[in-house]
Amino acid sequence: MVSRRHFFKGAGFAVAAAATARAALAALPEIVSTTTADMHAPLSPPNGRPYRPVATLNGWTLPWRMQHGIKEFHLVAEPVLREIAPGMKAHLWGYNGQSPGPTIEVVEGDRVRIYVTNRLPEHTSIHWHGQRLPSGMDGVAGLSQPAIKPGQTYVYEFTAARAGTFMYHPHADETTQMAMGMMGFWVTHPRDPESMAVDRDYVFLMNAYDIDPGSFTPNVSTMLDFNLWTFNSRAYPGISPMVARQGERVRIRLGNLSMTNHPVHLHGHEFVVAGTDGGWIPAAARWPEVTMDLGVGQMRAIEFTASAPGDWAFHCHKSHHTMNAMGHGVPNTLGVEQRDLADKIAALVPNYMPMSGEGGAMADMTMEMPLPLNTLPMMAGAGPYGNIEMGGMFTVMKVRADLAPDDYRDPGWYQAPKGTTAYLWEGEAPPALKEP
Ligand SMILES: [Cu+2]
Repeated sequence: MVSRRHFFKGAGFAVAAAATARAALAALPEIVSTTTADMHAPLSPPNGRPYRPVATLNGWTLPWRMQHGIKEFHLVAEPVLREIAPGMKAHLWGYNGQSPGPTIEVVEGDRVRIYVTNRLPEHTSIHWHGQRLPSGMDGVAGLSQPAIKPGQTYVYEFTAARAGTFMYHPHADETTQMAMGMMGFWVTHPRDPESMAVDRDYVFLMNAYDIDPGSFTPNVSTMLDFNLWTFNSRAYPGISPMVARQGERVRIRLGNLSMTNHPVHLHGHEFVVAGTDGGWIPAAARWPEVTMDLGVGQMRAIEFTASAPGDWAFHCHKSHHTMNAMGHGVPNTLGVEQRDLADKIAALVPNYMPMSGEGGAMADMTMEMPLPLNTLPMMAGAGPYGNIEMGGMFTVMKVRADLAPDDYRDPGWYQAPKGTTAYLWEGEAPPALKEP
């Protein structure tokens, strides 16, 4: 029997305990998370000093709270479900509901406090790649701090001393945790919002996964032989287009947290390499490129004026990085008439599809043939003139004359003016001449 007096005493204790728990919880910023792989509109700063926000490709920026002049963020390391592209989902590890984690945007000179809660089944840490900070805040487990055990929350605090572009990732069981998708982008904006201002500022990470067709979880012991090459954990045709109004100045900041380099190529425009992880390059020292090789663990900011309207490919130039779920234990059948052979093999192997020979026919057929559960066709993407035959690290830079400054929606396919597209020659072929 619980007496009335004891009941009140007990209830009073419970109320006091609940109040203490609430106060403890209130000390942590609330956890904001998302489940979608869609690109969010840039987040205009609701408080603090002004800046021009970035647009995270297939991602978002983490909201913060101001606490006595300090910008407080709450990152939660946790298992997430990421759609790599329509038709394929992956069980990854990330932050606040998605992989990569949200972009963190602050202003040069901001005091920043980041609470990191570990909801993974193993320990972790976060390294703030490229930042000037006290060595004890650098996030290397064992070297600068104890690892964050499952269930624990650690607090990082430093001043964002240098304007520029940074990344964050674990520095604990790193091979596993990065193979599982744990990484994020960080932008420290300059004090003067007009310093190095551009009209559109896209950011994303280049990463890679090894997920066997029919499975959902990456192989974490893979060192180099990845089969899904992604921008922000999305593979084409799942990657958002980047859009710009004709004449706008566009910046693309790319970080490479995969295990190989990526020569990134933009069609129809020259760009300049304007910044690295180490800072902004003085105007006179910027150099022009149409392909820029991005090494492992590096970031580059490229800039160009979107002068030419159209749909312009933007992709890694390693052609197997623009394919999905590609294996390579395949004999070279180029030039071999495979029709009879294919029929015979198909009797033994259901849905057998010959490679090459028919010049890209595989891509069209792959679109129609049944795929194993949870994988993507190697070359996909239905374009206005047929199959685009791309996957992986590929997207489209869409430049249009009639686009509102804050409009990031896909404007659809480019309507090329009459007489400006390649056309079919229907005359007679000339006789083949031998060199004298
Ligand atoms: Cu590549």
